[in-house]
Amino acid sequence: VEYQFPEGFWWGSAASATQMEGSRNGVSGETIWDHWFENEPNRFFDGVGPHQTSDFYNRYKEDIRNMKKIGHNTFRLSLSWARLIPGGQGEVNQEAVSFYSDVIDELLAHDIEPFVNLFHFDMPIEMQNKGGWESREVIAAYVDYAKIAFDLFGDRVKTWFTFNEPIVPVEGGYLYDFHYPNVVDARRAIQVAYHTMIAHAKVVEFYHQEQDGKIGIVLNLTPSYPRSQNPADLKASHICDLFFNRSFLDPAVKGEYPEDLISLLEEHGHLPETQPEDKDLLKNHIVDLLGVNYYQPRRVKAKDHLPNPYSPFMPDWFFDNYEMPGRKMNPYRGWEIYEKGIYDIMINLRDNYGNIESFISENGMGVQDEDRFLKDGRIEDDYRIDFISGHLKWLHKAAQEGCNVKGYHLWTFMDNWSWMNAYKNRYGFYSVDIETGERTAKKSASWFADVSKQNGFN
Ligand code: BGP
Repeated sequence: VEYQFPEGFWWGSAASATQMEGSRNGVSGETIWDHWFENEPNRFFDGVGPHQTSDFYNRYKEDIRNMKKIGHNTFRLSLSWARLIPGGQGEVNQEAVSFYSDVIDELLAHDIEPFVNLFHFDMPIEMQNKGGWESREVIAAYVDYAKIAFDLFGDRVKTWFTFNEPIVPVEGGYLYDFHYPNVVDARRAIQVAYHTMIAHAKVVEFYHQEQDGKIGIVLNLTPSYPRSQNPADLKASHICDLFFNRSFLDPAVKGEYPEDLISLLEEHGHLPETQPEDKDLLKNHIVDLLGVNYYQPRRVKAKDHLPNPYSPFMPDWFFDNYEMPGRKMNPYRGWEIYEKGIYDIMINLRDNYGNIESFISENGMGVQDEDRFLKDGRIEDDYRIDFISGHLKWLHKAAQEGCNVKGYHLWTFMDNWSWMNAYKNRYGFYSVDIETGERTAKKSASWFADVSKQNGFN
C-alpha cells in the first residue's frame, strides 16, 4: 500500500441531527430551521424543509449496518438540543433519551466509536427568542444541556465536541444573511462569536471536572492565501485569517485571542462585551482535540478601493476575495478544490498550535443531479473518489511529517438535507431516494471500504 496511514486511523463520516433525523419524526422542539422554514420566506430550501430529511430517526439500524459494511470505525453525529430538551431548558424528552441511547448502543455494538457533537447550527427557537448567543442566559442553558448529555451518555461516549463550525452561524445569522435570524450587524456578530467561545469553554471546564473522555471543537479552517507577497496583500490575508480562522482556533487551542485581532477590533470600537472572569475561563479550559472541516481555501488580496468610512464596520473592510486564475473548481457547489490546503492546515497546527491531536472531521464534494452518473443502479462517482484520494495524499504527507492527525471523516455518510440547498447537492457514500428512503451504496462507498480495510490506498 503506497499511502499507508498510522495505525488505528479513524475512518468514518460526519452528519448532523437537523440534516438527517427529520424534525417531524418523534417528539422534538422547534429549531430556528423549522421556524424559518415554516414562518418566514427564505430563498434557500427549494420549498423542502428539515421535516423528514433522510429519516435516520427511523432507519438508523440499517444506516449503522451500512457504516459497518464500508469499514467505519468512527462516526460523528450531533444531538439536537431541541429534541433532547424541547424548550431549550427544563424538561428532558424521554423519547429522545431512548433514541440517542439506542443509536449510541447500536454504533458501539458495531465497533463504531460515536463522536458526539452538541451543537450543529440548530439553536432551539425558544433559545433564539431569548436572544440566542447574544444572551448569557442562553449560554447557561446550553451548559445545562451539555451536562445533561454528559450524564446520560458520557459512560459510553468518550469523544465529544462542543460546536461544529461556530463561525458559520455568525457569518450566516449576523453578517451575510444566510441563516436565521438574518441580522447584518458586525457588532452583534462579534458578540455572538465571543459568547459562543465562552459557552464552549464553560462546557470544556465542566467536562474535564466530571468526565474522563476527550472534548474538542470542530472548526472549518479556510487557509488564507494572499494574491502576492506584497505587504498590502499579505496584510489583507492576515486579517482575513484573524477573522475567519484564528477568532476560534486561538481561544480553543491556545486559550486566548490573537493580539492583532483584539487591537484591530479595539481600534474600530468593536470589542465585544466581556466579563472579568472570561479571560481565565478561556485560558484554563482548552480543547483535547480539534476537528478540522476543510472544503476550500480563501484567496485574498488587498482592497481595490478603500471602504466608505460611513458604511457599517464589516470584516470585508480589510480584504477582497479574488478568483485565482487556473484554480480547480467543484462546478456544482461553486467551491474551489485545493487539496494541498489540508496539508497546510496540518503543518500550521503542528508548528503553531502545539501539534494538537486533530482529524479531518469533514471534507467532501457536493454534486448536483447525481443520478446522471447512475449505471446499473449505482452512482459511479469517480469524481468523489478522486476528490477524497487527492486530499488523503496530502493528509498522508502531513502524517509522515509528524502532524498529529488521527483520522478522516467524509461529509457525509448518506445524502441529506442541507441548510442552503435542501437536496440539491449530494455528498454521501450512500445515495438516498428522498421519496422512498431507499439507500444505495455509491462507487465511492466500496472504494472507501477498501481504504479503511487496508488503512490506506494506492
Ligand atoms: C459544512 C457543514 C455541514 C454541511 C457541509 C456542506 O459547513 O458543517 O453541515 O452541510 O458544510 O455544505 P452544504 O450543505 O452547504 O453544501
